[in-house]
Amino acid sequence: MCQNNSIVNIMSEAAPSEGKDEVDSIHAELHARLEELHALSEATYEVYISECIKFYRKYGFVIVKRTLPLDVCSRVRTFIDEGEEMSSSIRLRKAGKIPAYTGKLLNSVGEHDIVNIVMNMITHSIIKKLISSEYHCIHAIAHKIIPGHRGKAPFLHRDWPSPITTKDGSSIPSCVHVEDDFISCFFFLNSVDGKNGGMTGIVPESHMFGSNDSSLYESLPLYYPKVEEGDCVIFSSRTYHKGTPLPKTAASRYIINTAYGKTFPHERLYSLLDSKTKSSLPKDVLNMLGMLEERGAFSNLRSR
Ligand SMILES: O=C(O)CCC(=O)C(=O)O
Repeated sequence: MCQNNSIVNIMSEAAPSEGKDEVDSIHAELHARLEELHALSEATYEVYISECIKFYRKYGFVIVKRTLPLDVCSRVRTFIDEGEEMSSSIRLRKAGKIPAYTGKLLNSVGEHDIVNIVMNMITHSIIKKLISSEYHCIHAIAHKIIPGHRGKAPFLHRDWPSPITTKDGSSIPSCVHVEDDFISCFFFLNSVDGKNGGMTGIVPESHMFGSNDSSLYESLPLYYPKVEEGDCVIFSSRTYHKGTPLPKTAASRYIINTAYGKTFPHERLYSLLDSKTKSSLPKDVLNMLGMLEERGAFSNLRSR
């Protein structure tokens, strides 16, 4: 039978104070579910992966433990500190403005680390089950937020609208399968202590929310999980989330954000890598980066 009892419906039906208690308990349950899930990472790999997928389908995101080795995290942090800035950051600096975050191209991360990130074994075990056909990496950027900065995208948003909506914005029943346009990965390159550490705020179950108008959901509380160096948050392009300003007392926050989709007409790593790096990459990686064959109706588009 079709059920439709998500957090957004509970919030709209309850009085404000009751609603808050409900939400607190849903977040507490979510935290407990994540702890149970992560305990499984010590057990059989297949079991862990399939539980991660179930978690993602229910909540619209999942935190996957230890996807990147610590030495990769450390090298990529150094690369972010030293690497070539994105033109948008340079433009803002030239205009006398401080960029909200510093974006870095993956140009000089190095072949070994690019493979580890873009075709990460653990995240792909999950993504290939969620996107059933062939897909490629449509977006990859490294970024750093420094203490006192407002952070990237500090407003509630979906990365891409849901193709299915409901008349009143209530949740799409869970029996309806809505396909993800793309799936994003945030690889955390240092540990982040929830909201105080500048963690992204996530609205659980919001991938099934029935409206693409974020103002309907602004009063819903955000979930700010703690993550450890090397963990990855995988989330749907329909999941509502929000960047968090970094308190002055926090450490800088470093992430690599990749996204995977089928034929999405958007960024490719094509121009983000120099020809030397490209020529050194194995064929399956070039294929994943959309560099071997032209795919999809918009494959002639290149963003940069
Ligand atoms: O950096 C973050 O925590 C959030 C970034 C974000 O929401 C985005 O890039 O869409």
